[in-house]
Amino acid sequence: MPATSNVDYSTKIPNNVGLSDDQRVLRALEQWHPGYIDWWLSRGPEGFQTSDVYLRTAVSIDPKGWAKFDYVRMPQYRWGILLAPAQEDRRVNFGTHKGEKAWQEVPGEYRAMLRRLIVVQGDTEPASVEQQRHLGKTAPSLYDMRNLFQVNVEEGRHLWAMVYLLHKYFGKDGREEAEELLARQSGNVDKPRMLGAFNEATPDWLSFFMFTFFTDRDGKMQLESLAQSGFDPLSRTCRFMLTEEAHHMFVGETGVGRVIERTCEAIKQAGIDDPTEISAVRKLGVIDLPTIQKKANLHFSLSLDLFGSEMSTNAANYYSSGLKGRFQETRIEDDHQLTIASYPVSKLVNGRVELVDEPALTAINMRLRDDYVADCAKGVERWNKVIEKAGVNFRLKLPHVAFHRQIGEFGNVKASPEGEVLSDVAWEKQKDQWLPSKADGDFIESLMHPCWERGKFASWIAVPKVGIDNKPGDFEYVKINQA
Ligand code: BYC
Repeated sequence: MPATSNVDYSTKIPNNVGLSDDQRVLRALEQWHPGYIDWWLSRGPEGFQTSDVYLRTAVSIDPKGWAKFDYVRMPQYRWGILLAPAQEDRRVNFGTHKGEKAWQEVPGEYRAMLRRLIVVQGDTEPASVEQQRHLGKTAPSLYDMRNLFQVNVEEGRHLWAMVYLLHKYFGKDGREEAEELLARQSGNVDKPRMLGAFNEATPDWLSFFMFTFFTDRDGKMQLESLAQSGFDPLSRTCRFMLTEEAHHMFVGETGVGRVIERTCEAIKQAGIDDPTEISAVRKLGVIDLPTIQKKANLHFSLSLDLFGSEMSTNAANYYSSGLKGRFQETRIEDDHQLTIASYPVSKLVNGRVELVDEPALTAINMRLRDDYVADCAKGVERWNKVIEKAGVNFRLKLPHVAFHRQIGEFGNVKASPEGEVLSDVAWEKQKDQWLPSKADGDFIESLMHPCWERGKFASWIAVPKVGIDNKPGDFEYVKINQA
């Protein structure tokens, strides 16, 4: 069915994929719907399900006016299936099929690989909602609470996006996979989510902001790569998801930025010269910069693991088959087949980290990770500008890629944030300087009191520069009804 730019609201599931003419898929999705709502109510945001939240809902795929803002009760959010416009005569842009017409149906020989990619992507979406479910209760403002719920409903929509592909293109096993996406649970010992970072706790709001900065940014990179796919429905789905993803990273970047801004302001007001005087800074009711650095170290390293191994035959096969490309594939100037190219890969050589040339095809994950690191580094520099502007003498930095890793080349070694390989004893002795300790967590938790008065913000976070949808500072983003 051709996707139109207007969304059909006449079916239970809003869509621009012609669902009303596709009874088989419509019925399958309608059958999946009650399980999804059960999941949302039992594992989505805790409380607030009867509150009116000022949310944006996608109503079109026109880049100029795709969303509308209004008060919505979350369980009534219209989770829809939206594909970006079809590009005329789109081709497979890389791999052995380069130049062939893009596929509108699943190529039989790649069915298993494609299903796996869609399932992994789909699994992350509900996982993040589960990880963040308790945060509403300690929201530092109505503005932040609304942003949390916006991120949550859109991750829910991204789950719908993947479930649509499973139902539409993968028959019975697609339906089974869609059920499993609701059965696995973040952090569950018996049925965990598929990727490591999605089983970690998001204990406080600083973690939430770090997660949306670092882990949603992995989401952006992975979606960008899948948007290159020769399987056109996947490409178009991911292109539209990226429109929403931008706001999630905004929430992360400005969230951490506002925490930093407030800390620096308090340090200056109190006349503290040394920002590493942690106990003096904490007495001001703000989060000290060294602890912010530790949180960044943690979330960056967990997110690096989401890129898989540096050298991966899976990734090479995805690429050669035309299923998953590189970041901005079509803008890269090379043969897009990588038959002879090489790529420098960070490796452990005699106990030291060195760059070693490896075949570019098997180094696809490494390349994407490098693009990700560069993107993160720019964001960290924007945070440093906030510190600099306040006149505080401190700089945040990304740790080395070997630091605190579970997956790939550095999964079995201990390394410092500078990339120096350490003995287990040396690691144990120093790790609390680099990663949030129990005491750091307790301190942050002690600040996590709800602040739900209109226009008010918790002591540890600055007021945002502008409101959502240009609303004034005292706008009631969430009309709380705890009934
Ligand atoms: N945890 O060849 P390798 C997002 C497994 S985030 C556990 O190195 P590959 C979002 C791997 O499955 C983006 N297991 O890896 C953000 C493989 O197992 P099998 C999500 C891991 O396959 C915030 C074995 O290790 N999207 O959207 O090249 C909020 C060898 O792996 C991990 C995607 O990830 C891990 N971290 O690459 C909400 C895109 N890493 O096959 C949402 C789809 C690897 O031997 N996924 N393994 O049993 C992919 O492209 C790839 O599957 C991966 C892994 C990049 C994840």
